[in-house]
Amino acid sequence: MKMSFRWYGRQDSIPLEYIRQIPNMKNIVSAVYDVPPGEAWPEESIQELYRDITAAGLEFKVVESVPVHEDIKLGLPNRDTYIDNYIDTIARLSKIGIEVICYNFMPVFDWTRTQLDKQLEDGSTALVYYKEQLKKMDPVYSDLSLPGWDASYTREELQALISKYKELGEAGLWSNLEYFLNRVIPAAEEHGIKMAIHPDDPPWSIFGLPRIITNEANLDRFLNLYDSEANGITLCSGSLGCTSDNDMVKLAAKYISLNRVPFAHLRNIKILENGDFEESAHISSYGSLDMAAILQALYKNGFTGYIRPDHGRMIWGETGKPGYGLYDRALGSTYLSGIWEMLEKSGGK
Ligand SMILES: [Mn+2]
Repeated sequence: MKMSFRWYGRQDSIPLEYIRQIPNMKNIVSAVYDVPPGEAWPEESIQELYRDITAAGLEFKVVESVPVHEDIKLGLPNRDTYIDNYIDTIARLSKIGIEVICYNFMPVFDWTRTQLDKQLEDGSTALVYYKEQLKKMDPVYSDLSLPGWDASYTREELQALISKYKELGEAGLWSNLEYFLNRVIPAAEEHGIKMAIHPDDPPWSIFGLPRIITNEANLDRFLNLYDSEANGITLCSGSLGCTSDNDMVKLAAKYISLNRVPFAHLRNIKILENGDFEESAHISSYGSLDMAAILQALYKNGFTGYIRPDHGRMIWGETGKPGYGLYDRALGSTYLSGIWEMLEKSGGK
């Protein structure tokens, strides 16, 4: 297991020097952020990111994410140009020793929460998903926009995009994903990179949009689309774990033993009685997931990949990018490292 920390580049309010001071922290997960989706990342930007990270005494082996252009997901005629660019980015990332690329195949919206600063009982704030709040945010019927949305679309553009996806449906999205994998995975293999798809977050349809990377049956289907260790999964406990229908311990054991998990996001989530959820502190008793059992499944099945603490709460008065503060993620990572030390010393018991 190699511990890592997500960093948003020079515009991140957290200096790399601080991240390096977290015990057991050796790796940075990052990306080039100033290139529009669909374009190849310039060699110079990749080199600059690499130099910043390594100069701080940290390693750069995992990229999160290389975004997939909507035209690829929609299967539009110009998708091949965007896929060519994607493959160029893969080749360039391999030159600086990148081993894993995390990406997702979610239509229009990436992760979805309804509030980013919900105050928890202890005074900390966290990201939450409340269905009642979501109802008021449907972009088809209202101008309200969800936190974290791509504000570059006008309301009309957004509505047009959403209706295209509704027409495409799940079957169409699966077939466009397969097309993408058939072109990208051979390139990843050639360059020694493992592609790791991130599950849909949350793992169900929102606003009638198709979502397909959601549960065990669909993860099986995904892995069978292209049978290669370069076609893997980012095992995100906080995304798949948003519903108790997904048994995270079982899923971890299964896909790690198949050698299809090069990267894992580990965080806890508190599922409420009505199916809403709140992001919680990493420790098992604060949420619905048994983090020790998940790590045990990683250990027992020979996990050698990268993990990172995922979203943290905002604590100790910290302000910054919701979910991506320094303090709670640092606490999360040391908690995860502590469990791992015990697993190593006890032989996984
Ligand atoms: Mn995640």
